[in-house]
Amino acid sequence: MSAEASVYPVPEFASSTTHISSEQYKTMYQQSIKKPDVFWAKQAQIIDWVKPFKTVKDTSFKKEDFRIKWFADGTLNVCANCVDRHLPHNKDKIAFIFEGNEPGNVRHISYEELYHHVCRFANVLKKHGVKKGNVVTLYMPMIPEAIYAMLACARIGAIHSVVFGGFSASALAGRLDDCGSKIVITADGAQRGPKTIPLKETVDLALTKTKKATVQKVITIKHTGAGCHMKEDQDVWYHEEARQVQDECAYEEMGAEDPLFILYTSGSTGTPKGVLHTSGGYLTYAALTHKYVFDYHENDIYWCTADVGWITGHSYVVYGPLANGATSVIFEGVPTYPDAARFWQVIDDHKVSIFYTAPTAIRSLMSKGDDYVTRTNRSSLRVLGSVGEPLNPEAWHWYYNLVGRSTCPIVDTWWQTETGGILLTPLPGAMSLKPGSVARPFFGIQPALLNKEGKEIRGAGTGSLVIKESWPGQMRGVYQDQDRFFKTYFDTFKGYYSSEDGARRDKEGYYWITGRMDDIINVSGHRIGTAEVEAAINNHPQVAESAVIGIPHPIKGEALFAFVILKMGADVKAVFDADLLQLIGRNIGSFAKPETIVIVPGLPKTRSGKIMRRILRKIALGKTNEIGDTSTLSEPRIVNKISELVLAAQ
Ligand code: 7RM
Repeated sequence: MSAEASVYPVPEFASSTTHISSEQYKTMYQQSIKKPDVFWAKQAQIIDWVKPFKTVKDTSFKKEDFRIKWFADGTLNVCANCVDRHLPHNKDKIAFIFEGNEPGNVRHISYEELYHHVCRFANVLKKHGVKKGNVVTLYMPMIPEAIYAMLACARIGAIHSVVFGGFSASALAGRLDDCGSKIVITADGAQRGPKTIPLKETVDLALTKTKKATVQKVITIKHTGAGCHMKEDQDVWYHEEARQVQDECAYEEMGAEDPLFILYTSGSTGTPKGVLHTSGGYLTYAALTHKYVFDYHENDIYWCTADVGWITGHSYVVYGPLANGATSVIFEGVPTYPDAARFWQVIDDHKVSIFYTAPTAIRSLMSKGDDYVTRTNRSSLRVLGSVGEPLNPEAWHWYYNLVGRSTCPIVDTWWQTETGGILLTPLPGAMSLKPGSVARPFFGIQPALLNKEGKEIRGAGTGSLVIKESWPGQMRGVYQDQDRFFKTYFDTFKGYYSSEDGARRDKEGYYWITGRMDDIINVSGHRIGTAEVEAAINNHPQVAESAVIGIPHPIKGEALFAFVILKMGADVKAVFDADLLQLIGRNIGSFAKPETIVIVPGLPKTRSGKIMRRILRKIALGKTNEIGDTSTLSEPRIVNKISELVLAAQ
């Protein structure tokens, strides 16, 4: 049976209790497309406005009159929406359950406490001269103070730029130079499983590498207790500063289109782009998607495992859940520490009902065996989510059957740093699920598939995934480079937002992400998504993970090359070639059988867990001298190991 043939209809109990039923989805979706102004004017009431907006949507993707503005004449404060407005009714409600790296290190933070922490932080920033429109860089562990700092920026109208705590000093320096940050907020160190990472030391090193020397102050949080070298006039301890200020701070009234944050993301070419998001539209979209996609209700305990260094952390750890007044778990550690049961243990400990994580984590835990899961209970779970990469059907079934005890809908959510929030996803209670598919568009999203000539494909088909009309959460620019914004996203296909992803639409209108457009491989005229082949390979019981790339082939045009990681203790001989090839033949077709399969101990991944196929392509072609900088990989040494194995296999 082909893995995608399975369909999971909406269970009876779900449709009667969720916010949105199938019928409501259809009606609301139609309205959101036909009358976007009416629809968004109403939905934007999910947040509080200081001055109500009169105009709703003012957007065009055409070069002549290119503009993206939402609710432009309205004013609000994002921090006040996430914190202050919950105080009258919910001041004692828990905003965050902090689960530290070490089991047992747990802190509960109520909305009232959050308010005072944020105000104090805002006052410290003000004391150091931070003003509306200034950029503040955060280089932080996943601790509550990271969130206080983000909200403090939003409160006083400063723009935060969070750099993931796993990035190197050079990467941090490049980002500091690009945005001209005057202030850096960091911590003495971060704890990730058995490792301690010296953040402040890395900031010190980064400051020796910056070209523009814009940074004047480094504010350091005491967290691990590691000693830090404190430079006079530059370095201050947060706890000493905090003692000198009040815990009340009025918020700035901001325009809906005032910048909220920038977040650097790598594109296919050039240096990382500072993706700019603004206030009103972004918050509306983050809050609305958080409510409907996860079917969030007041008493849920919500846990998104993302780090605040990524967009998922911004929209679905901080802004969406807080705007909705949710109680969230935030987790400092890693899924495998002290052992591979940690996620499931934390779910039991805090009675988590909504759990949102990444396929890379799911697959890695899957490879450790089922016992880690089955020794826990997980009966509090109601909705499961996935983001960041295709969730292959084998991992989907494991997540669904084992983790979710076959009772929790899985929302496989497709979106990007650029989109601000989720665009394609099932809604629990409204849509049947197809393992491997990201289902349908969220309200207001008009996806289209374009062929090579840039023409829209009707009905079932495969093509470039583009979006036809603006939505409130969309990025508003590349920081200080508006030309690059237009060129990167709106020039390839005139009049559309180009996602650079490929997708297939089946005859029921469900979307299947086939991978980045450069990951579509054409073998003898067959369009093959690397994700599809990987899904087939991963179906093998002894396979933990795989990555498939295309390399030029004299007869077929392109040929597939597969890198496969086996589960611990797997029998290499039994898995190799014949077995795997058969499986691919069965799942997709003989045309999708890779020319080469190499068993490897690991894959080159970015720190957020994305496989760097560009590097694999160079390795497969024997062009290791062209790989270039590998410092952004989580394990740079893996590149040499794989190269050796590929050479040996040829
Ligand atoms: C949220 C995030 C964006 C890229 C995107 C895709 C891939 C994300 C899915 C997915 C298949 C998914 N932002 N991607 N979600 N592919 N299924 N559900 O990850 O900017 O870091 O990455 O990630 O290729 O373009 S991101």
